[in-house]
Amino acid sequence: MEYNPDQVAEAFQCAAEENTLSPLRAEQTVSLPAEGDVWIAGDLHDHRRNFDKLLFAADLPNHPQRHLVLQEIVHGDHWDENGAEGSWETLLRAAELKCSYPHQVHFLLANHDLAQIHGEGIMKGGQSVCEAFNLGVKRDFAERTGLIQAAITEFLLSFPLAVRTSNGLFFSHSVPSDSEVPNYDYTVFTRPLTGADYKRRTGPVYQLIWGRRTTPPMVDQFLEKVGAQLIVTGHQPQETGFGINGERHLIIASDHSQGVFLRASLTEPLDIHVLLEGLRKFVAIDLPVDQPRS
Ligand SMILES: [Mn+2]
Repeated sequence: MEYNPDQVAEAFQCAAEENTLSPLRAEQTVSLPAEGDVWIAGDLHDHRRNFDKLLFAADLPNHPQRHLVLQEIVHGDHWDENGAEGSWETLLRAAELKCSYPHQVHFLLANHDLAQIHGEGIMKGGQSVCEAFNLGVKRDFAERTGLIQAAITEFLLSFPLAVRTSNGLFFSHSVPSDSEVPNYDYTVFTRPLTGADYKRRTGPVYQLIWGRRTTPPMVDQFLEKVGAQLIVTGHQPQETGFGINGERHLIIASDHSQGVFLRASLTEPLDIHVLLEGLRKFVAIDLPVDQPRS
């Protein structure tokens, strides 16, 4: 498929602007209205088939009160023989989706996004996925690479840190690790960010999206501080598609065929058991035969 570089850059810029100027957004947090429902996917990592299934099942045009939350779209398995990786294409589809349904589509900043913004190494099989991503953009845009790279960076930087609901849900890519929770800078969700916020290890953005294996008592503490009942994250791989970490933390993954997404009401009272009933496996969704396959 041939892409027009100006149109591609424009889609990323449009989506970045919609992210930044959304009336649902205040600083780094998007607050969803108390009507309809929300569907959230875990890490997607360019799983194109799951992305197709999610969009097909969510049917946004016919459900104007449905919100869709996406995270960690980049860095997947579409590598060519020269070590170029093609996830910019799925990122573009997500940006176009935001431009088409600005009120319904939302993103969460993830650690792979931040690594790509900073151009620093996450390694996979001895190769830097960020460099491979850049090679993919270079392969497909040649002398217009600079334009596209700048637009992609602007788009990734426009992602909020959290999405929350009035019935007590809090979505973020991960949770700060145990040792970071007690002194965590919770103002990060409600103020403009500076370079220090993104800093490796010490920055609250970095701590939020790189945190792992947080124990249930520390998740409780985090939730008390942000004033939410339940948290749903991605980030930690889940072989069966999901895992529960105590009574208030659900972890989901959407980057393999056993992966899941979550559907939750924006109006009903929720607990972890209600959330579990809203999980749906991608394998359970059949695309119609005329649906384009990726
Ligand atoms: Mn992650």
